[in-house]
Amino acid sequence: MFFMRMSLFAFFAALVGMAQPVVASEIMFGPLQFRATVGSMSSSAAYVSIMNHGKMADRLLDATSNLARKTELHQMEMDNGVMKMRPVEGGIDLPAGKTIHLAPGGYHVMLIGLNAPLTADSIFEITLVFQNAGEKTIKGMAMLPSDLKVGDHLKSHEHKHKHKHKHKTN
Ligand SMILES: [Cu+2]
Repeated sequence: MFFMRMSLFAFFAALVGMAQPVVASEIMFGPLQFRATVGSMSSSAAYVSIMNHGKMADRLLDATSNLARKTELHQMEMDNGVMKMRPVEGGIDLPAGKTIHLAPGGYHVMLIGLNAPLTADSIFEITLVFQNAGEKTIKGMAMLPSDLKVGDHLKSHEHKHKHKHKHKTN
């Protein structure tokens, strides 16, 4: 009887133990980067790449932080030849196996009304809210605009894809 109970307990413990890491690893993040503030800038932005390694589609619904009066998901868009940004409505699709990039010139986490400057080389955190994965709090460094690496990363990505296509054509 004692052994039965032990093995049942072990069985459920194993189930819980197995289920937890799978859920936790479905969403993965590239390096989080904040645009460091210069002078008396009152707003800034944060950038990160988000990978969905799960088998289920997810959706980035919202972003929160205690860094600013308002934290919003924003997107940049061309509107009659003028670059404009506006809050994302309904979240950002994150299909299974896909990566979305929050990067300069596109989606970003907007920090409006900063409580304190985002000094370069300092670490700050934000929380991203996903439909299925729930809330994920991530940390990252504030970097001067010239040091932000997201754009470079994207460029090298594009280059890789072009390269692959070249080899496939025959
Ligand atoms: Cu914005």
